[in-house]
Amino acid sequence: MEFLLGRSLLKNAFNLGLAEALRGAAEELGFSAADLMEAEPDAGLGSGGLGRLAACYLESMTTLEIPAAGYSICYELGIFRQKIVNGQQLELADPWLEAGEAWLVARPDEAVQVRFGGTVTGYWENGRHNIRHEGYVSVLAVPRDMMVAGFATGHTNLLRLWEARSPHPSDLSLYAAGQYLRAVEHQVMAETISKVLYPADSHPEGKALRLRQQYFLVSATVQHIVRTHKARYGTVHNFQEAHVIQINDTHPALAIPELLRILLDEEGLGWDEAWNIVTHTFAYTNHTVLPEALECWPQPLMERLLPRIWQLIREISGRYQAGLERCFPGGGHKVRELAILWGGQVRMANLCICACFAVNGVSALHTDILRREVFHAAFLCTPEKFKCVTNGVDHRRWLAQINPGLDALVRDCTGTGDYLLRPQALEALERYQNDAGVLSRLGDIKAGNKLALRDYVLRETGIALNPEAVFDVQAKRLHEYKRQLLNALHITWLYHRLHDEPNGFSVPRVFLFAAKAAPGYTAAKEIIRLICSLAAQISRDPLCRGRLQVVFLENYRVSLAERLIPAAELSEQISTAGKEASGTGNMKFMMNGALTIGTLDGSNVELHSRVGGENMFLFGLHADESKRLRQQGYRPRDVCGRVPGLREALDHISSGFGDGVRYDALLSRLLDGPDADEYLLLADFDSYRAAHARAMDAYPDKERWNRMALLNIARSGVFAADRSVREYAREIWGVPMRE
Ligand code: 26V
Repeated sequence: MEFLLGRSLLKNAFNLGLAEALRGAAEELGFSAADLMEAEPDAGLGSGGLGRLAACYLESMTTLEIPAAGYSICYELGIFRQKIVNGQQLELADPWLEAGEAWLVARPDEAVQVRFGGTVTGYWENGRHNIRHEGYVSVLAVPRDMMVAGFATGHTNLLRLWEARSPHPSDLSLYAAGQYLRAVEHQVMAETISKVLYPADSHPEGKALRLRQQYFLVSATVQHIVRTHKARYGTVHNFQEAHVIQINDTHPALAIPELLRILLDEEGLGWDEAWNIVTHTFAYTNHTVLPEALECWPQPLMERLLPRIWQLIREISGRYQAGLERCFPGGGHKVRELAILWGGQVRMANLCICACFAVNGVSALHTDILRREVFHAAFLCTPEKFKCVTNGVDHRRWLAQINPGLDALVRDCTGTGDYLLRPQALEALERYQNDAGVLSRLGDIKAGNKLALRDYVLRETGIALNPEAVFDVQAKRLHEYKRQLLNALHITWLYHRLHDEPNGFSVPRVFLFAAKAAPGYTAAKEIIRLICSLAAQISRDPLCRGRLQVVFLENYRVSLAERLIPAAELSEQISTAGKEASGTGNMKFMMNGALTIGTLDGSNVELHSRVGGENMFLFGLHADESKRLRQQGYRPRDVCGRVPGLREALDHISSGFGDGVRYDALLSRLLDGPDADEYLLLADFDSYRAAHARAMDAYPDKERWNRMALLNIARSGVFAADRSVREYAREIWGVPMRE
């Protein structure tokens, strides 16, 4: 459902080996190349890490010459544009297509029809069971294709974005009055489907429009894949030998019953053969363990909107149930846990587990939690299905493109640009860990990137960042489990300390935040407001000048990440252990020489095992400790009494920051009720503070700091998307690739 592409101009030029030529040509024509690139809008067709990962993988699959295609919706409006007004988030529409459609080629000749609603009846004819679907509403899915260029290869892949249209847009005037209005209604309904990306990244809302979007995407896609397959092979009997459909979280899970529907109703296969094809075609990647993010759809909605799909899900569910009872004789609760239909809901993750030949987590810890907890019963039944593919990022974009200074250093140290196709070649940098010249050059590159960010922020906001300070960055979706509030609480404590002993503040610090909150997520929006209030109070306080600065940068998006990450020195990866499936920002910061301050969560665990405790600032409870603490009855108020300075910082937050806005509600979430401090901010506060103190002790020794940065870069190759995609290709897809 999402591909968070960002900009394509430099990406394409870079991959085609034309970046320098493009720059030269622009300048020759009297344009600044930088302005030219800045004119391109981000394609924000995703809400966060899940969508960005899909974009990185598509690039990598193309570079590795894997024949693949991405499918999504051509949302007219991407993820909302965030404006901060009086410290509060406002959401504005993002009509990215106005300029973004330059990359798209419409293919009306490949349009397909998708059917919604109506009634379904079965009947027998010539000894065959047939389906009659009547009274449905058709929506036309029109492809708008984007070519994807790989790096240093002639291979290209396609990203196909489906646009929804009414099948009869032009002859409205021909309708009689009653039909005229119905026809217009229908047209509006059809075109609404591809109007806007849902901006949440947890809490599915169970809205009919979202279900329409999901079915629209998968029906158009599966019809198209089957059609091209038949054109090529003349049969569907070998379908599963030619295709794997990798579903990105459960959002496209309806592709499972949709393929089954096509094979049964349109191709006339029997159940056993159709089911065999389906169960050898699909693989499922899970991206979250938050229970509230596991998708469920109300059965009546499914039945009304997708009557045939509903019948098939019921049939799948019944047969699965029978199989489970054989697997767990008398094992009532396990069978219940795995049921596809339960409590009036369709549980999409269970549908995926039942029908997919592979289920994977996105980091080692996450996969472990899937096996042991979230999908434990399924793991007992079919352990061989469960795989781990740790996420990775497109290092060509996230290192070479956005950090040309560092790219040049890597080339000089490793002798070639080999690392672009063999990310493990970054390891050769380790040889320079005691080379004072290389270390100081690395420091200069970072200093230059900080100045570039300073210029940008000054231009955009009028705020002058102190380039002498450590740049400490937390940039990611706003969610309580990601604990931006822990960061703000610590800054509040620092602010108090600064007042207590102004001369005890040896290293000046700039804290940068960037984050969008889901429009309906009240607590997340409150946290943004709090950070903005805190930033304003600190900027008014003369004592803080040159010592402490906090800035909230509005409208976090791919192109802003591309400016922030090369300038960061500390990367905040501070989620409650056990909650972040992987995280991919951590990898991007590491590749650009930022040191991580983080918990043992998601892929931080693997990051830590690569760089060691001496090259990052680890803190906090481990996943199992967090779980145990909650089970034993966690009492955040007790922590307050124990940890010096914490109570004052909390009080300051509740009474606000001199602009008259109080944050009692946020404080109450930390202290009151049975779910007080669900994400264990207070439990981890002291350890977080200590990790910051260690970081600040390390910072003044430039050579040591740069060595740590160098080792982080050198060991980041494993977090390249190429490594992840090779694992998918070998372990799941069984497809050959470029060596
Ligand atoms: C859920 C929903 C539900 C409501 C409608 C819109 C929507 C959009 C996305 C999601 C998915 C949430 C899951 C997610 O984004 N997971 C993130 O995936 C990253 C890539 O694997 C991973 O690095 C992050 O840790 C994980 O939070």
